[in-house]
Amino acid sequence: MALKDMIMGSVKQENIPTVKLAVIGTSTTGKTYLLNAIHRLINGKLLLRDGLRIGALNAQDAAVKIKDIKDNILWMQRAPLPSSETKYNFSFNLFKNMDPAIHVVYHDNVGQILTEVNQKMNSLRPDFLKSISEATIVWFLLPMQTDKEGRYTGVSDEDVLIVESYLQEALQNRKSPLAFAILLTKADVLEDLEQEQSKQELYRLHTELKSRFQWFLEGDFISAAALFPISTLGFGNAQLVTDVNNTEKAEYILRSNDLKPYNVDKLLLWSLSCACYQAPTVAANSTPQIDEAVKRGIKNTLSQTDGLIFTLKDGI
Ligand SMILES: Nc1nc2c(ncn2[C@@H]2O[C@H](COP(=O)(O)OP(=O)(O)O)[C@@H](O)[C@H]2O)c(=O)[nH]1
Ligand SMILES: [Mg+2]
Repeated sequence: MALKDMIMGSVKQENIPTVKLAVIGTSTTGKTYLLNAIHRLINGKLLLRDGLRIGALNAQDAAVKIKDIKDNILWMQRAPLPSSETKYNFSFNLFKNMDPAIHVVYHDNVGQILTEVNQKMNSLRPDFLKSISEATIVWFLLPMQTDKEGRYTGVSDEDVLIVESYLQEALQNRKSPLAFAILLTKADVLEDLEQEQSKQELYRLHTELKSRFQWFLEGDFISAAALFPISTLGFGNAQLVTDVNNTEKAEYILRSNDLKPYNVDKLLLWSLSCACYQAPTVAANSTPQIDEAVKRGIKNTLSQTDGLIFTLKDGI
């Protein structure tokens, strides 16, 4: 690509292979915290190999994302983030040397859409279902819950039930391949993933969710699926706050002055790696193929990144 074109800003995003990443999760599952961790990765914290770089679309976009993280970190140190009725979509690029190689569009969801029936949520629902039905990758956020003393209590059956029904509806006529990840968010509440008890619990959840989602995973349109324990705040970096807004609920704030995300880099690389094999079939017919060297670079980086992946369906 000519340098002139880049300077003039004439490189249109639609001329780059596009990956659509959609999240699905009820309220307080960790969506907003997670997108802050992703902003951080986009802004220099994720180092890739083979001339690849993940970054904001341009300098102005980078400045906006940096400001957002700063504001949110200040907030997270004081109190849990308020839940929002506005979804926060954003994009970033994967560059190979000077050229954008993959354009990633992140589709947020408003948690209340999944659980509340009122005029506002009903009006937002079609757009949400569309984002899931057109996605290249879907992330289902399932939090590791705690009681008000901070003791781990398991995951929510209701959340699984609700999300199953949305997937069923959104993906009914799906033909093209889709990658699917279940994110066990707030995994830091287990304190230490190396402990025998934590390992047993993760294996148990893996087995249970694999059989629970069997109907879905066996569909030809699911190209690859995996389960990721993740944490946005990071291990030892979450402080319990009880009786939030005079409720019985406990929530977590940030203990230090920065997020220490666990496994979010691995999740993102795995997702990009899956997308490499399916983006052209999902996007418009004119979408160019992803370069072989880019695919190799992502795979190389993924294989050298620490973190836990539990396979639900073999794909890449
Ligand atoms: N321990 C822990 N708590 C988290 C983490 N991420 C989010 N939380 C807690 O979950 C609450 C909801 O997270 P948020 O991202 O606002 O959820 P959203 O409603 O899905 O956007 C936060 O206020 C925190 O208390 C995490 O990585 N670890
Ligand atoms: Mg939120």
